[in-house]
Amino acid sequence: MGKAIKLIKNRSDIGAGTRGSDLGIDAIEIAAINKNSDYFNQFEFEDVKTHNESIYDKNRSSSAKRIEHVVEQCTRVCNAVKKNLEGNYFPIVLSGDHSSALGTLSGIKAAYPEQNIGVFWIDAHADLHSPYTSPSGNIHGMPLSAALGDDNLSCQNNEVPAETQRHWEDMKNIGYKGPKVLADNLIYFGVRDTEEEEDKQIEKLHIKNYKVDEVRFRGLQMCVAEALSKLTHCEVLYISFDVDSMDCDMISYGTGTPVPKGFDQYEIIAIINQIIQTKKVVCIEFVEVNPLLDTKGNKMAETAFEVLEAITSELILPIE
Ligand SMILES: [Mn+2]
Repeated sequence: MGKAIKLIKNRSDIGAGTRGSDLGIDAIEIAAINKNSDYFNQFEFEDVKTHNESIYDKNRSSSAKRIEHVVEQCTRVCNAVKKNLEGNYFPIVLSGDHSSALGTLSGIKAAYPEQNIGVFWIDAHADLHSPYTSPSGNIHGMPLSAALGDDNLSCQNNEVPAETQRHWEDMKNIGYKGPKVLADNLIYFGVRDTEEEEDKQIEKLHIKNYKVDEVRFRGLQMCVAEALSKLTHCEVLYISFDVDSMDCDMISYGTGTPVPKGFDQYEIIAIINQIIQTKKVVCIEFVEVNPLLDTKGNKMAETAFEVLEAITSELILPIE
């Protein structure tokens, strides 16, 4: 038996443009209950305090909406993740919108300041915007630029007010001063809906993106093995699973920014489990289930739970 699992429930959606991903955690829990699973009774859990009422405050920067509250929320997630890693737990973070991943990565870096952190970002989106480039101002499209500490100023479109700039600097320094991950140690799976500013960053930073077609054509196992071989120098791995990496037509539209032509849940499980087998993964996060947008009942949450159960079985396999 490996480390004990701790479920960290972060019901926050203030980094998203559409409301409802804060309900995703409870939707996953209801999917488990309706399946007669006692999954959520098997593990210790912790609720992260939230500030979703900040959504009512409209008089804020449009280049990074509610940034002061997103900083606050990411700091809470960072503290919870750090504390549990230091307490020898394996945190499975269940979050609302994907801005939370900056908090999680900050907590991992705070717990492992001397280590190289490898990141597997399984997502339809690159999440590489900054307040200087974002067309929407929604911070769930920005966690990786904050984690990399790269604002992409050569693609600047927005004038960013000084106050927002200060909050953005705070955001890049949560838990640990400076970048949490190097671009060389970041690998995408399934990214297929990007903006030009992000494409330029991906090219400039040479971030490898295993597209859905490539994974199917070359073979999933081979692609994951190749990805892992690029990160052999990383002592610590983190997996960020955005459910929009899955095909919205095949699976569900129950997520803030659904995109067609994605993975199915079996491919996601196979990717994650092969990474877990390295025994270097210290934390996994699930994000962006939005039951309010689901046109198939609770299908997205049910599918996320299917993935959650399968990867948890791999995590709790006895270590020989
Ligand atoms: Mn995302």
